Amino acid sequence: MKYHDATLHVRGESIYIDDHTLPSGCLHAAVFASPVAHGVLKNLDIEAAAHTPDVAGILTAADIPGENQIGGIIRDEVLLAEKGVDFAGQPIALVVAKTADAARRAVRLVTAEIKEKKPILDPREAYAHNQLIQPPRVFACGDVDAAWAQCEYIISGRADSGGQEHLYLETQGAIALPREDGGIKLFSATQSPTSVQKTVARVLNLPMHHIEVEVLRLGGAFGGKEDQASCWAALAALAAFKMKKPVKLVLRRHEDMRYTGKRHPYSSDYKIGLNAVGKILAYEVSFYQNAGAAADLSPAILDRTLFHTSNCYHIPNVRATGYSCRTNCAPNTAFRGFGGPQAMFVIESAIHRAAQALGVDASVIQHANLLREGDEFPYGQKAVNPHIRKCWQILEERCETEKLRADAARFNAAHPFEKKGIAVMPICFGISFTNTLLNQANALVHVYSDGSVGVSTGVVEMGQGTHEKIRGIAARVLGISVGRIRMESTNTTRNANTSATAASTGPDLNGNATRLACESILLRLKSFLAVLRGLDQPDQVAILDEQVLIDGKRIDWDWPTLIREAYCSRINLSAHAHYATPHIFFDRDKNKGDAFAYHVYGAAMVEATVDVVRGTYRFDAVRLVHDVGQSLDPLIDQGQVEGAVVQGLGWLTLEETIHDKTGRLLADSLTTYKVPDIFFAPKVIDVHFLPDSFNPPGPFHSKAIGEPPFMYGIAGYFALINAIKVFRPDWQVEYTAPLTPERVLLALHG
Ligand code: LUZ
Ligand code: MOS
Repeated sequence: MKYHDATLHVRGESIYIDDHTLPSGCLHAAVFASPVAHGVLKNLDIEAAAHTPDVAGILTAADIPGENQIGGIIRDEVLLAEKGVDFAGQPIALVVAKTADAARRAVRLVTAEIKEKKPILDPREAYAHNQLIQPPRVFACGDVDAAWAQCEYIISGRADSGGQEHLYLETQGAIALPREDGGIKLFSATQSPTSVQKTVARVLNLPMHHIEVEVLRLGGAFGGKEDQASCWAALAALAAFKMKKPVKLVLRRHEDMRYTGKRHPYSSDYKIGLNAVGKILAYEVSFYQNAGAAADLSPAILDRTLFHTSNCYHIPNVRATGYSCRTNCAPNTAFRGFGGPQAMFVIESAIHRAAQALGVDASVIQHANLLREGDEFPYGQKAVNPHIRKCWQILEERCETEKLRADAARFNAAHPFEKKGIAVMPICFGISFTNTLLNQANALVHVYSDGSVGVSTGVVEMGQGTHEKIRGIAARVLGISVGRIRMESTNTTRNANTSATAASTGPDLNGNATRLACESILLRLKSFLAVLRGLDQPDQVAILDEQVLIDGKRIDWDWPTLIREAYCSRINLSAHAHYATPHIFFDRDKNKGDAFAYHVYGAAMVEATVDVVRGTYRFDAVRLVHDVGQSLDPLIDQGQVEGAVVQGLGWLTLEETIHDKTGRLLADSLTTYKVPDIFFAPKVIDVHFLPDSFNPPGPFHSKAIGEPPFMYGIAGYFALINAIKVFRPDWQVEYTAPLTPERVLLALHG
């Protein structure tokens, strides 16, 4: 392992929010949260709690100097409840004390009188009650209504996918320090320092320059800290502002699981039409998204669902309608894939059902409909270099598909108590924030006079290795060793107006900004030497492996010499650069445009075995061919793929976010919420990167890696379904996820 933080991580030396050395007098906060999912707040009694030893104060909505509002896209989310509560776990008051234990002891003495109202937990029920976050959104192409007449097969059905707990290792948290000028400095576990800055400024009624947000690293996030870190930062900041003392607020695991939103559960209806040879002619789908009690990022997530309606297939007639439904669950939020996986689960369910009608394996229909060069997505963008057919073909060769299927059939005939299933999942994922304006980043690069380099960008390192990739980019542009480059913390005073580290765009946006900044320093260095040596062109100078070359020949200067000389000649050794993804646009009224810089493609084959007596199962192998362009760091990319595959498998199999009828989350700990562990992970995860793939928009022809491989997990679900059908061919498949062992058992014997 060469991952640069690895040594610190394994020694326990990496600093997370909870590891900071606290300034003296630092106070600790804990949240009093709503015990019920829906109700009118009649009375809040904080008296007993306020008089407990070591309690410094209790804050409610009335203490907020600015707006009691943390909604990002839509202003519909209060920081602290005022008149009513809309989900179990909604913050009502903040207790601040000398220790975290004292704060939590006092929280237990706070009482709220709440007149309970019936909660809505199901998105279809919310839709029936007209509880929509926004008007319905429709993406369409061709003429669906006219196309049905040409279809040989028309199949309709329903598909349901569940929520998913982020389970980042580091829970949500922040430390807020009052500044001498009345401002606040925050250490926050956020993917989006600028969002935290904006939200805190709004809540405290301060200009943004009074709020400084610093992020060293996160212990994971997966989307859970794109928007939802702001709440805890704002609470800590509010307390620090009011009490003029440092305040730390770090959630415990149970609290984090109950208070924060998850991946959006979706319930969807589809109708799919095919001709006699399995070409999909028409597809109509309605997505009911369980947004939870506030918008959070739900509208953006619903948009990405609509963008990925047809996965990597070319379908000439599509109508997709998305409903963002307000329920009394904690506001659901970004999670790796951002609504894309939910859409792909539905089209794959439709294809799987259609395959049964046609009497073929689903892979026949999948393959017959894969995108070709120039095919249009329903949103009007044309597929450019869609490597999906190439990935599929290489996958078939690597897997020896025929033999694999024959082996499975032989196994199934020989084993009465175990059945194997195989499924393929081709993927396509658009790279760019679907909200075009977010596709910008900036970098600040300093070359110090000893030749060492510091790089600051808006990117947040959360274990995904983006800092390592950006170091590599800076080193390649400058022609020096990676060891000279240090990635600085992410800080709003060094990089302003940044987008979240999200949408898999971290290295694309921030890496390109870093490249531009390094290029401008490099040009100054070359020009300096060109003048000094009387050369015609700065481009006669090059730096390679830390050595200075003129016209391709080494001179007796190395990098430190060059920098020392340049500094002595008063050359500017720092640069700031801004990068905005070129050529992208999207018309949000027509829902048409070239929304993405490019797409990532790949295909996976999963082999699973079901124990038909117990309903338990294992994943024997996941083999995949994935398009990363020219990888910036194959080790990091392989790690991202492996983690994504296991996380994707977990989403559709083990992980179940269960609420009781009153809307309380029952699966609120690691004893009741099961995540994949190393024993559950497939015995074989064979990752093969597509060779000879080039990608001009990515730094050094790389492609984004974070989210796309998550969708390979969908093949695991269908491999299990296929295995169950071997045992019970007459089973009427219900496309409901997660397919827990309990559901498998019912499918086998119910
Ligand atoms: N976040 C966001 C995302 O704000 N917009 C997006 O399009 C997106 N896509 C994936 C993950 N996070
Ligand atoms: Mo995200 S789902 O924060 O890229």
